[in-house]
Amino acid sequence: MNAETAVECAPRTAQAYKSSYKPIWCPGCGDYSVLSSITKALAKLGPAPEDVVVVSGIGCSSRIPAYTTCYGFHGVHGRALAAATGLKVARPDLMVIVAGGDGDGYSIGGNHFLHACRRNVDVTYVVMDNHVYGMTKGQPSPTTEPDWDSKLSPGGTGLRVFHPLVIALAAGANFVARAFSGDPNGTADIIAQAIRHPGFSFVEVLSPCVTFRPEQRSWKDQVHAAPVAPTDDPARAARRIMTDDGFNIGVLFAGNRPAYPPARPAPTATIEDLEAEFAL
Ligand SMILES: Cc1ncc(C[n+]2csc(CCOP(=O)(O)OP(=O)(O)O)c2C)c(N)n1
Ligand code: SF4
Repeated sequence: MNAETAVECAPRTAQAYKSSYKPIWCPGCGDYSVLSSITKALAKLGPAPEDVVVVSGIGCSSRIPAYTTCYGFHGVHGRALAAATGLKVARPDLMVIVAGGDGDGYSIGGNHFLHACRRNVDVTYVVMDNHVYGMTKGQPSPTTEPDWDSKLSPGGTGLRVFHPLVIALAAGANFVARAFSGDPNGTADIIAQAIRHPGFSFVEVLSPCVTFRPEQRSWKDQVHAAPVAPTDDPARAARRIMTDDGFNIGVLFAGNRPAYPPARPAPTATIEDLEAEFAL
């Protein structure tokens, strides 16, 4: 959240940010916990729900806006970051959170991901990564392991995985973290830090799809806290992330790039000055 984010903050409970709509995710889906973490993170920060906008694309994970009491924009597949970036530039007073999946964000939305990192507008992007397209019944996504054998990818795709955290660093994201849906309090804490950090903050949440990737239930035994404190050096963070096991949880990079757009002095010209300039 940068200095321009003038939202009025007051103590509120996580419940204040939960809408009355009941999520329709499969029982056991990691996204339930991520929703809870987002509302807990908001409760830590305390903005009025009407000062927060949750923007998404399409996918199971992209249903999140409807389950909050904040303003929401459930857009088209892969285009959430474009809408969110424009919104934040036009309304810097609002807190803007983007939520979606690995298919939405890294495949069809991959181009927007790169440029959102590069532009460094002050929004927080939460990706629920389950290494699969859940909503469309289990096609491989950019983060699917090359040897994942399924009816839709017999023998595996054989394709190298997309490495979202390193790509975010290379493209200029100002905050990069990895979280796990099975730890909702830890994830809430990371999301709150991401929202507070100025510029584009990227939180990759490992969130199992228990229906199409039931083996991801074992992630709870694989995750572990990152052994080192976050760095502000993107090259060092990238090196660490390239060589970790993919289950390192925590804030991995917190940078110092100024958010876009830079603060500008208030215009001094009056309406009369402008009229005089354009008089025919
Ligand atoms: C332009 C367009 N192409 C394809 C689709 C079909 N589609 C809907 S959701 C989805 C993938 C969602 O996967 P992901 O973002 O990983 O979310 P998940 O459902 O796993 O949470 C696709 C391909 C669409 N809705 N619009
Ligand atoms: S299909 Fe997968 S991602 Fe979608 S709701 Fe079910 S468990 Fe969650």
